[in-house]
Amino acid sequence: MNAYIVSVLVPLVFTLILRNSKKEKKRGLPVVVGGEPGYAIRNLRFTTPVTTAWEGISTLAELFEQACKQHPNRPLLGTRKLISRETEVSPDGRSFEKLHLGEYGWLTYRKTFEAVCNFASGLAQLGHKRGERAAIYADTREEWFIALQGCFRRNVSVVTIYSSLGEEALCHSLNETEVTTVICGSKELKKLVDISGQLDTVERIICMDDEIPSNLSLVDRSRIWNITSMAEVEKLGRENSIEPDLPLASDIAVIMYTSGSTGLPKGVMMTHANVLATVSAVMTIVPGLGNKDVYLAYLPLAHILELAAENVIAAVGSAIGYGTPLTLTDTSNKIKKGTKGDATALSPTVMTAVPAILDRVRDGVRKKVDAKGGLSKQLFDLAYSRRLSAVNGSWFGAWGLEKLLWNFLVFRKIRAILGGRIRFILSGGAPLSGDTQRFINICLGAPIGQGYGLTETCAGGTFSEFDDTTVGRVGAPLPCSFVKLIDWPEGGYLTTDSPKPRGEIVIGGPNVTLGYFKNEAKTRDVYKVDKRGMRWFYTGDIGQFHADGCLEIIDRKKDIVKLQHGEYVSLGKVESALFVSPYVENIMIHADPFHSYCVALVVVSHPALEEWASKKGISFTDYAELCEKEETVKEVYSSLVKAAKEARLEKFEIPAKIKLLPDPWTPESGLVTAALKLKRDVIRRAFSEELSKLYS
Ligand SMILES: *[C@@H]1O[C@H](CO)[C@@H](O)[C@H](O)[C@H]1NC(C)=O
Ligand SMILES: *[C@@H]1O[C@H](CO)[C@@H](O)[C@H](O)[C@H]1NC(C)=O
Ligand SMILES: *[C@@H]1O[C@H](CO)[C@@H](O)[C@H](O)[C@H]1NC(C)=O
Ligand SMILES: *[C@@H]1O[C@H](CO)[C@@H](O)[C@H](O)[C@H]1NC(C)=O
Ligand SMILES: *[C@@H]1O[C@H](CO)[C@@H](O)[C@H](O)[C@H]1NC(C)=O
Ligand SMILES: CC(=O)N[C@H]1CO[C@H](CO)[C@@H](O)[C@@H]1O
Repeated sequence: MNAYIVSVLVPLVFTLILRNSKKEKKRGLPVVVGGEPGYAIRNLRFTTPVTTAWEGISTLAELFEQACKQHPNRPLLGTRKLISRETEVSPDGRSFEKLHLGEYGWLTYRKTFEAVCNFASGLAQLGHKRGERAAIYADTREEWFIALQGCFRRNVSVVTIYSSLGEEALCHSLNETEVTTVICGSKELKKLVDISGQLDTVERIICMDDEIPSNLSLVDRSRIWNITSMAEVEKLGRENSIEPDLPLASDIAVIMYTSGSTGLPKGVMMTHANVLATVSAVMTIVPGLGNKDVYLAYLPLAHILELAAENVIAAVGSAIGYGTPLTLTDTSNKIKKGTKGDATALSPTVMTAVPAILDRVRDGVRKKVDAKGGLSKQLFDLAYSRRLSAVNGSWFGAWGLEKLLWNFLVFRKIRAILGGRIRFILSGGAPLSGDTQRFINICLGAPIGQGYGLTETCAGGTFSEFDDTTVGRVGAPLPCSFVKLIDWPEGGYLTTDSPKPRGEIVIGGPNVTLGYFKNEAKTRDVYKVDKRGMRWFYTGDIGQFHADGCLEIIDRKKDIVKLQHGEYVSLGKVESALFVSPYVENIMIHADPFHSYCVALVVVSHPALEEWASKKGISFTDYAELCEKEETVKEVYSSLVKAAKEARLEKFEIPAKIKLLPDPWTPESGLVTAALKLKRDVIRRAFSEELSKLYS
C-alpha cells in the first residue's frame, strides 16, 4: 500500500508546516451607510458598488456588440442536431420518448450578431412599434438568446415567462404588460392558442421552430394572429435592414415574471444598468473567465441567474452550448441508450446549477458506488475521506500529489459524467446543503461559487468566492451590492446578537431593480430609498454575518409561525432537518396559531420505501396503498423523529402527526416553483383535507 503512505504522510507533513500560516481571510467589511439603521457589509475589494466592468459600456446591447467585434470568429451559440426521436417501451408497458442527438453545431459571434441584427430589423418590419413590449415564452435555447439581443437592439422591453407557468399566470403576465409580440416555441404556441380568446393585446407570434403546426395558424379566426417563423423574421430583416434603436442604461431591459410562491406572479422591472451591474459583478468573481471557456446552458433563461450567466459568457468570448435538464448526462431520461448526453458531447468548463440538480448528481453517484460495493466502494470511501480532510484542512492537501492520485484512481470516472473538464460551478436559486457542496467539490474537483440573490435584486446579493472552502454560507456581498441586517425583534433576531449580528437581510446598490410592474403598493412594501438615493430591497430572509464578512442564511420571515402557546416554529429549518431521513423525497411542515403542535406532509421516496417493504415482506400494488398502511407511517415517523433528535430540534418543532403522499411534487403540478421551492399556499390548498384530518 505504497500509495497510502504517499497519500497520508506527505500531506500530513505539509499540513503541519502550513497550519500555522493559515488564518481566516477577510472577504467583506462593515460599512456605514448614511446614518441608516442596520449592520451593513460591503465587498472587501470595492468601496463603492460596481456598475460596469467594461469601460464605456452601459447597456447589454453595447456589451454584446463589443464582444462580437472582439471575437468575430469564435464560436458563440451551439445546439445539438436532432438525429431521431424514438419511442422506447419499458417492461411494464409504458412508453418513453428518447432522443438521439448529434454533435454540437456552432454559430460564431459574427454570425450570431448578424442573426440578432436581422431579427431586430425583421421585428420592426413585422409592425412591432416603438414602446410596445415583446414576450419570450420558451425553453432555454439558441433562439431565445438571439431574440433577447434582437429586442435589446430595438429598445424593446422583454417580458420573460417560464415555459412551465400555468395558464392563469401566463394570461395575467401577457395582459398586464400589454405585450403585442410573443416569441415562443411550437410547444408553447399550442398553449397560447388555447387561451387566445383572453389575450387582448397580442397581435403577432414569432415561432422559434420552422415548422409551425399547420392547423394552429388557422385556429382562432376571431383573432387573426400573424404567426411567423423566426427564420422568416430574420429573412425579412436581412432584406430590409434598418438602423438600430438602442436603449439607454436607465431603460427597462427585462420584465421578469417570477413564479412566486403565493398568488399571481409579479413582474420585476430590470433596467440595462441593473443587469449590467450583476453581469459585471459575476465577471469579477469567476476566476479567469475567458474565450477558452465553454458553458453548458440548460436552466430556464426566464430565471435571472441563467440570463445573467449567459450575458457574462457572451461578453468575454466564451461559447454557450445548449442542453436540457432531461438530456444532461448519458443516463438522463430522454437520452437514447448508448448515445451521448449534452455534457459529454460538449465537455463544458463552466456550468450553473440549482441545488436540486446537484443533489441529484450526488445521489446518483452515491447510488452507483453503493451498487458496485466491494473494493471499489472501499476505494471511493477512502479517497473521499482523504480528500475531505484535505479540503477541510489546508490548501496544500487540495492541490498536492495526493489529489492527482485520487483523481486518477477514483474521481476521473465521476468527472467524465459531466464531460471531464468542469472547472467552475455556479450555484444559485436556493441554499445548497453543505454535504452536497463538499461532495461536488471533491468528486468533480471543481469549486462551487454559491450565490444568494433574488430576482428583485437582479440576482445581486452575495457570492461565495471560489477559494472559500467553508460550507453552508453564501459568501460576502457582491461587488455591486451592499448587504445589511436590520433588527426583527418579533422573531428574536437582532443586529446586536452575539457573537454574530443577526437580522432581516436588506440588499442595496445599482443592482436593485425598479420594482414590480404596475404594482406600486407591493413595491412600496419591500423597496425603500434612503436619504442618499440608494435603493434597498427587503428580502424577508433572516441571516447572520460571520467575522470575515460572509453571510449565512438562517431563516425566512414568512416561514416562521407562532404556535398556540407562543413558541415559534421555523418551517424551513425543521424541513431541512427532516430531509435527512431516507424516506423523504419532499416535505412540508404546517403550523398555525390555532394549534399547539405542527404536522407534516411527506412525499415518500419510492426506492427507500420499496427497499423497506421488501425487507419486511410487505406486498403492495401501488405506493398510494403502501402510504396508507399504518406500519409504513410508523416507520417513516420514527425515522423523522430520529432525524429531528440528531438535529436537536425542540419538542414542539417535531411534527406530531404526518401524512404520507405517494406522488412527487413537480413544477408541472404547480406545487413547487421552477426552482423547486415549496409553494406553501398551493400545497396547503391542495391537501387541505389531509391537513384537517391531521388535526382532528
Ligand atoms: C426606450 O423605450 C422606452 C419605453 O418605450 C422609452 O421611454 C425610452 O425613451 C426609449 N429610449 C430611447 C433611448 O429611445
Ligand atoms: C387585462 O388587463 C386589463 C388592464 O390592463 C384589465 O382591465 C383586464 O380585465 C385584463 N383582462 C384579463 C383577461 O385579465
Ligand atoms: C392540430 O393537429 C394535431 C394533429 O394533427 C392535433 O393533435 C391538435 O389537437 C390540433 N390542434 C388544434 C388546435 O386543433
Ligand atoms: C400579417 O403580416 C403581413 C405581412 O407579413 C401583413 O400584410 C398583414 O397585414 C398582417 N396581418 C395582421 C392581422 O397583422
Ligand atoms: C473540518 O474542520 C472543522 C474545523 O476546522 C471541524 O469542526 C470539522 O469537524 C472538520 N470536518 C471534517 C469532516 O474533517
Ligand atoms: C436604479 C438604482 O437602483 N439606482 C441606484 C444604484 O445605486 C446608486 C448608488 O450606488 C444610486 O445612486 C442609484 O440611485
